[in-house]
Amino acid sequence: MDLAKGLFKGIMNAVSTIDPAQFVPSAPPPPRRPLHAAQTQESSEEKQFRQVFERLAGDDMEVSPKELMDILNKVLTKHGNLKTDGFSIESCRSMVAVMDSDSTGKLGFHEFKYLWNNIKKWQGVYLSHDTDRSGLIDTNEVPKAFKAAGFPLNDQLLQLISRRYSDEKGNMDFDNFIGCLVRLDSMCRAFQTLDKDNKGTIDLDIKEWLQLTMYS
Ligand SMILES: [Ca+2]
Ligand SMILES: [Ca+2]
Ligand SMILES: [Ca+2]
Repeated sequence: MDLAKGLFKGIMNAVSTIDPAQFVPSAPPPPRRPLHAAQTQESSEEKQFRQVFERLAGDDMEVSPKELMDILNKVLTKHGNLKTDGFSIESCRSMVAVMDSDSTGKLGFHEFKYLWNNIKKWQGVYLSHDTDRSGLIDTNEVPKAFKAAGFPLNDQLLQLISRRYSDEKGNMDFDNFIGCLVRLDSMCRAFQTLDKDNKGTIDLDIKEWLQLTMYS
C-alpha cells in the first residue's frame, strides 16, 4: 500500500510541474457526418485513402487491433532505417482503444485516417531526430524529438516515460515511440476536452477516471 502511495505521489510530483497549455496535441478527428455527405465532399487524396482503407478494413469496414498490427508491421518491412521489434497486439489494442472515439472497439475511416496521419508525421520526427542514425531514439535525442512532436516535457516526465517506453540503455525503438505518442496525444486531447473552463485542472469522479484509464 505504501509502495503504491509512494509511486502515485512520485507521478503526481512529476506531473504537477507540467503546464498543459504548452502541449500541442493534434487537432481532434472531425465530427461524424452522414456517410454519403462525407463522401461527396472528399478531395481526390481522401478518395484514394478511402480505397486503401476499404481494402485494409475488410467487410466490417473497420480496422481491428489485429488488422492494425498486420498493416503497421507490413509497412515496417519497407523501412530498414527504423529499428523495432514490431508492433505487438497489446500496443495495437491500446492504440485502437485511445483512438476509438465512438466506442466500436475498432477504428472507422476517420479514426484510422487520423491515426495514420499522426504516425506518418511522427515517423518524420523520429527519422529527423535520430541524429546519430542508430535507428533508435536515445536518451539525448528523446527531449528534442518529443518537443518537435508537440510535447515539450520536463525532465521528470521524460524520465517517467523512458522507464515505460525505452529499454534499459535508454533507447526508444520505433513501435514504442509511436505507441507512446499516440497515448500522450490522446491523453492531452482528453484533458483539454474535460478542462472546459481552460483552467489547467479537471475534476473527475471514480467512474469517469476508470472509463478514461481502463479503456486505453
Ligand atoms: Ca476489419
Ligand atoms: Ca471506432
Ligand atoms: Ca539514435
